[in-house]
Parts: sequence; structure tokens; C-alpha cells
Amino acid sequence: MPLHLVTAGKSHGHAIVAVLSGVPAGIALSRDHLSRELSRRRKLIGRSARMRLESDDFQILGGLRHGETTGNPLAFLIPNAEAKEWERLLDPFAPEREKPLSAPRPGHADLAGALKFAELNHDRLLPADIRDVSERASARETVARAVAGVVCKHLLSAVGMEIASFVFQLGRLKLPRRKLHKLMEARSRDELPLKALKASRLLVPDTELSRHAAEEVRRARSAGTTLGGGFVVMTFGTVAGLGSFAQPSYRLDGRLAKAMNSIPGVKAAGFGQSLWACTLDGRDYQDVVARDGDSVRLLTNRDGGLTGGVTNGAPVVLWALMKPLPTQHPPLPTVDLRNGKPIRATKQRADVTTVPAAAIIAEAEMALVLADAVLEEFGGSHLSVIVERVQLHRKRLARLFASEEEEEAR
Ligand code: EPS
Repeated sequence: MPLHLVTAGKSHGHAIVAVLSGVPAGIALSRDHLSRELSRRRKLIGRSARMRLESDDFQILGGLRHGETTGNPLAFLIPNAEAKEWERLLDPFAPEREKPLSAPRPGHADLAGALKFAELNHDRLLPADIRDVSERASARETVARAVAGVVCKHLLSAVGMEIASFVFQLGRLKLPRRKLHKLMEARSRDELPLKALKASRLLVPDTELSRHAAEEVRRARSAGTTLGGGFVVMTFGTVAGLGSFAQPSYRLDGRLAKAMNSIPGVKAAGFGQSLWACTLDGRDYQDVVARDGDSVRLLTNRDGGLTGGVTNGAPVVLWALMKPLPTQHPPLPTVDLRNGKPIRATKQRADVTTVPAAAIIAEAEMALVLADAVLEEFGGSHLSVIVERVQLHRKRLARLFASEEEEEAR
């Protein structure tokens, strides 16, 4: 059964709600696990003041009992702290229309959404109220992905797969290429600078760079502007053979890139060292295959763990680039969609950067796609069955060159 996440709700409405279907039974989850992930996402530098108001509260409406998934759809709700203040404006049955927002913020979904939902009224095209666009085209929605991601991370962890992420660029500041290269070649989570990562409220894996990046966020905040950047998300312990090249839509690289690009503000996503290594001659680029005991291993991981859309057993390494957020102070010039006159864009409280938050959401997205691929390959209704099947598969691959007699003798 494929995993499927549906989210709904407004950024300033009562809650963000979601249903994750296709979850097998037997995944242990505690209140602590879930709120820890919400708090991780909330306590980053560069977010708007709203992050201090939100809590790490959530309600599970179905699919979990005695701290374990039941195999039924997991339904949950994350309340919005400021809903009361917006109640009248967002009332679903309000008889009268408020004055619509009509000054799209350049770079925001405001314009595309207002045009998409425009209504023909007595031969005139009326753009949709931008409020209906921005209530949904908002980073708030991703809070539901964080919760769903915890469930999928637990499934993956049960089969020996672990996800980590870090920010490698914030505005003009970047990790040196050599350091980024080394991190992208890590074979286990312990090879990442976990202490520096844990201490950084920007998820930068280098203490010095993290300090400079925090200064850069302060500078951007006082200049009323925003910062883009880049992050890497990796999965260690990846089981080989997930995904397929048999059909274009089965390819796991395509599925992962699509998932990354679904994160608001992400403009590019790619694998491994393609960020720079594509300039190498083919002879120098390829990940060399070497014998490793009774099995094989790749000496480098330039391809980022996927070849032909299938995992090759090396860690999956995915990078993504995010543009600077649209809302600026003072607002940028734009056009009033009601009359075509020049105007300043709608004013909105906003974040300076969500690159680190996006890295956490990218972990969740990666977990969703990989958990789905695990279920596709080794599916079962209960986690224990899936674990057994993955273990058998791993055992077989570890004995690639062992004959059956040797196996029996063991
Ligand atoms: C957002 C703007 C800010 C962010 C919000 C997304 O909200 P507000 O305008 O209410 O201050 O804090 O992100 C979240 C609430 C969240 O949980 O990530 C936007 O314009 O998308």
C-alpha cells in the first residue's frame, strides 16, 4: 500500500490537519518523539516572531493506540497559536467579503494564485483574494510534514536507515568545497560533525561558519531582507535496490527530487557531487566498484547513492537550493490586481530565512519517499514482517560471492 500524505488547513486558521495513509502497524511513537521534531523546527534562528508563539502541541485523531501505529490511517492536527485573532477574517461562513488583498508580493505564489482562481464576473476578470492563496502557500503547512516524517523515520530506523541534514550555504556564506565534499562522502552519521550541528541553530556543521551565518541573519533582518541558501539531506544504511528503472515514474531519484521541490522556496535539487563534479571527465567521475569481502562497495559516492533511479547501497545524498523568501521590508513595488496601478506589496510579518527549517522538512520528505520505497519492495502489514524481509535481503547481498556450500558450512 503506498504511503500517502494529505494536508489541509490555513496558516492562520484553527489548525493544520493531515492524514498519512498506508502506514503499517507496529511503529512505536511517543508524544516526546513527535514534539521534539516540532521543537527542532521551531527553535531555529531566522524565523519570524510567530515561532516563539507556536507550541509543540499536536493531537492524534486516529491510527495510533498504546503508542503504536495500528495500520489504520494516521490522522493528526496541529493547532495554530494565533487562530483567535484571525477567526473573524477567516470565518468559513462569513456572510460578507472583506476587502480582498490584491497587491501580490513579488516572488510569492500570491500572483500565480490570484490569476489561477480569478473569476469571470460580468465580462470582467476578478483576481482571487490573495489571502486565500497565502493562507495555503505558506511554510506553516510543512509542520504537518514534520510530524509525518517522524513516523517514516521510525519505520526506516527499524530497517537500519538513518537520516541527517545540514545547511551548507546561507546567503553568500558557504562551507568550503573540500569540507562539503568530505561530508558528502560520509558513510555513517557518526562521520558528520554532530556536536557542531547540534549546537548550531542554523544547522550549519561548522562552529565558525555558524557564527558568521548568525551574524548574516542579523544583518539581513535589520536590512529588512531575506536569505536563501542550500542544504544537504542524507540517508545512511540505505538498503540497495529501492526504486526501479522499469518505468520512468518508479525512479527514486525523480521521486526524491520532486519531493524536495515541493518544499516552499526550493528551486533546485540534485544528487551527490553533481553540484560541481559534472565538470570532470567521465573516467574520473565514476564511482569505482570494488570487492569488499563477500560483497562489493563503491569507493566514492559522487552519484549520491542512486544510479538508474535505484539505490546502490551507498548513502543517499541529496542537495537542494532555496531562493530568498519574498516578503521584504519595506515591501517591494508591485501592481494592484484590481486596477493595474502601481502599489507597494502586501505587508506581512515574515521570516529572514527558512533554509534550516527546510532542511528539517527535507528530512521528512526524504523519509516519506524512502519509507514508501521500502514498503513497495518489502511491504507487509506489520513492521515486524517488513524488518524480517529487509534483514533477509541485506543478508543475501552481504554474501554475494559466497557459494551455497560455504553458506551451509557457516
Ligand atoms: C510564513 C510566514 C510566517 C512564518 C510561517 C510561514 O508566519 P506569519 O506571517 O504568521 O508570521 O512563521 O511559518 C510557520 C508558521 C511555520 O510553522 O513554519 C509564510 O509567509 O509562509
